Amino acid sequence: MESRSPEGCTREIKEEAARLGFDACGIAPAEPIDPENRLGAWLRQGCHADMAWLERAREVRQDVRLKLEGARSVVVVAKNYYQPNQRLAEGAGRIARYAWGRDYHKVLLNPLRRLARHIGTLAPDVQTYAEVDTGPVLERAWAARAGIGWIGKNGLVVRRGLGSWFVLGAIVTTLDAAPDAPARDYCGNCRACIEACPTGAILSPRTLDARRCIAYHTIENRGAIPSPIQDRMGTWIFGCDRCQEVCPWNREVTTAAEPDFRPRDGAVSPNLEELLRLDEPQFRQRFEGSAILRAKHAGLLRNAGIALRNLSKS
Ligand code: B12
Ligand code: SF4
Ligand code: SF4
Repeated sequence: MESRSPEGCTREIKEEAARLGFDACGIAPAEPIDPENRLGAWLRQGCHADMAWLERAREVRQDVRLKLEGARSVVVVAKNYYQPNQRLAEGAGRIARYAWGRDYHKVLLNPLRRLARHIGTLAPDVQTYAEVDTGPVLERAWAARAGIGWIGKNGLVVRRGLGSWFVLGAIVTTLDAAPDAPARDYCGNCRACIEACPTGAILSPRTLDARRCIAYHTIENRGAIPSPIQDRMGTWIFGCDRCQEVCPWNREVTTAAEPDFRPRDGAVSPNLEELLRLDEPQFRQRFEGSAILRAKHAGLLRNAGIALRNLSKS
């Protein structure tokens, strides 16, 4: 097998990522990612609410070489999911933009695995580990290290030209590819996201308290939502986009090229009373292939009930 230079590998990986429809691709050296133990501090403060799975494999999250022995590089890809604002129907709930189309895990996993296979051909005996979301990889920290974008004060990775309306995937590999420079921070003095958050969940720049975050409560919380949060949820019934809607870097962005991210019927502003009438099989049928299934039938109906009460008060 012809051997390529680290720079040649990087060029090949980026060309293939673009061919596979990714909007950005960056490469970081597979060194410990969290030497300051930000993850430990965040968990100690209880900011992860009841997402106990975030406590697992903590050492691996901070050092991906424990996931893949001999790892040399982390390839991070980003895929734009932006869709222009849609008219909100009366009596409807709000769904976060990333969930308007097909579930992004399903959209990303195939091309990501193809990219991993391609990386495997660039040198002899190359190992790869690819994941979207579910693996022990601090994707935002890696995206920043790989030059995809900077971690904004709202905690999301922001890239000039794309804003923050993109999802991430990562491939850990033993391939020695030339790394990109970490991204520069362009938040400056702006604090729009911190000020706009309805529940004060952004405690300080880049520190999010999931216990206060509407996205956490509407998607991950399987129990009761505390009443002060309920009162501030407005009509969000799955996720929340407030801290992204106000970001100046999200003002002029292009619509996603990916057809799978086009809004599905009934997934942008579903009627709340109609949702409350769905039984479990109807819920599963209506949201098949959508990230909304993550909230589960009981969770979505709980959220719809709260939104309906908030609507009647407004
Ligand atoms: C758990 C989780 C959540 C939880 C908790 C959020 C949180 N802050 O962790 C909840 C349910 C609340 C959530 C909400 C959302 N999420 Co979420 N979530 C995740 C998940 C699965 C794990 C995140 C994690 O490990 N958290 C632990 C904390 C401690 O880690 P962290 O956020 O990465 O923070 C570290 C770095 O920021 C670091 N850090 C801070 N500054 C700097 C600077 C440098 C240079 C470095 C190196 C590190 C660093 O310190 C922290 C500790 O290490 C990731 C996927 C993944 N595997 O990474 C998606 C992910 C972060 N989520 C995503 C999205 C889209 C969302 C929502 C926008 C969805 C929505 N519309 O409702 C909201 C946004 C809320 C917000 N403002 O962050 C995307 C973000 C894409 C992007 N452009 O950044 C991800 C990457 C999923 C994906 N594959 O695309 N999420
Ligand atoms: S997702 Fe909503 S509740 Fe969570 S930090 Fe952003 S604005 Fe606040
Ligand atoms: S709203 Fe302002 S502070 Fe928040 S991420 Fe965007 S630029 Fe940074």
